Amino acid sequence: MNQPGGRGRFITLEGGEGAGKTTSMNYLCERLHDAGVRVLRTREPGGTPLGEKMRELLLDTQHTALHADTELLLMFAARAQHLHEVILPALARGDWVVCDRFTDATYAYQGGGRGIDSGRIALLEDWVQQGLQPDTTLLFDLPVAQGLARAGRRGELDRFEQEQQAFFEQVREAYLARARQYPQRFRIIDAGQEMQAVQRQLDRVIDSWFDAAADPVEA
Ligand code: Z5A
Repeated sequence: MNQPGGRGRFITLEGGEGAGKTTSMNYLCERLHDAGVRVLRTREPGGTPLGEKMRELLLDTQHTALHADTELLLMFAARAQHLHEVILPALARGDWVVCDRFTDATYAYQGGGRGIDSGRIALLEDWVQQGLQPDTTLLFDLPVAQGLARAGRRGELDRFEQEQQAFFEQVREAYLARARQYPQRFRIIDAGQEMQAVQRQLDRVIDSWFDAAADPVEA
């Protein structure tokens, strides 16, 4: 499935609290692996030793005074390192990259949640990504209350998880606005359904990638 000399496929997973991204990522990567795809699995913020340190800073509940601009810049600092050290080399090798969150999360959390103007986020996006965009973004969407109930079962909360429901409603609305803006790239997964039903939705998306690869004219 991976093509020497061809760029790999870049897939991102997005969604609010308790959306089930991690659970679905396991399923997605397993299916791709079984089909013979070389998959690189990674996450943001993080994905590199330096990025993981920035992640710790960002999620640490002690940093109550972290300014929204600092938060935004740290997200893009970690992303720049991640792109140069991990994502771009993998795509250049022809590997598929499956990334748990990417820049749509910045538009949703720092834009929708914190209220930072999307024009400022776009400036950083252009600078850091130089035009690179995911080929497909899977948006795991579910009502905020349902997601919070799931996430609440996990115990200790990080700096983002401690936010109130209104913050997560803004995050959800910003994600859905991104999906409306980029309908070719986004696939909305109804994450409120039970696990098997979510996997059936994923199967349809995965099958569409394989069909496109089998018939490059259609791709
Ligand atoms: N962030 C940001 O602000 N700006 C950015 O640019 C980026 C990130 C890149 C860390 O992300 C934080 O960084 C994140 C946004 C911010 N903060 N928040 N919130 P993260 O992705 O690492 O953190 P997370 O959203 O909390 O993800 P998670 O902990 O990995 O949750 P999840 O992957 O969406 O869910 P899960 O762990 O797969 O499932 C949650 C529970 O629900 C678990 O018990 C499952 O068994 C259960 N579950 C899952 N699916 C189902 C179904 N279908 N039915 C029933 N139960 C289910």
